[in-house]
Amino acid sequence: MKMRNLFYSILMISSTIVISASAFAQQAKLDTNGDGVISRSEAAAKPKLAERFDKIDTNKDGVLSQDELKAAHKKRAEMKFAKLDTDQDGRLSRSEAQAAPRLAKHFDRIDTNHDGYISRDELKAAHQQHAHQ
Ligand SMILES: [Ca+2]
Ligand SMILES: [Ca+2]
Ligand SMILES: [Ca+2]
Repeated sequence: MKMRNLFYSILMISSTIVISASAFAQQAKLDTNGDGVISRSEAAAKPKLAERFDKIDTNKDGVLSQDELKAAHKKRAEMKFAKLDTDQDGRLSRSEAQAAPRLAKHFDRIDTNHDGYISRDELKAAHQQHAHQ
């Protein structure tokens, strides 16, 4: 029974890493005709993206450029951070991070200066590290 639990936690951790690392690869996969932008029909393959298409397409040219996607990603990360930062001091304490299981789990690794708080920069660095793995 114990081994089984261990197996599942390893599985959970590795899939978490894979999901973050494949965010960029997924983007490339969506671009089926390889023109470097995501059209509305290409975005249809990913319902969540299709849903937000108009919001992401800030210059309203009907396609999503890498920059638009990156900006949307950043905005989402910002919003997530703001939501978690319940006392709005601009950093996430260990108890604030509890609301995000993944964050709570990797708290010590993300908190690179070990001051007991995750700053925006620390979180950004953690995201970038994942993307390049
Ligand atoms: Ca656009
Ligand atoms: Ca806070
Ligand atoms: Ca810190």
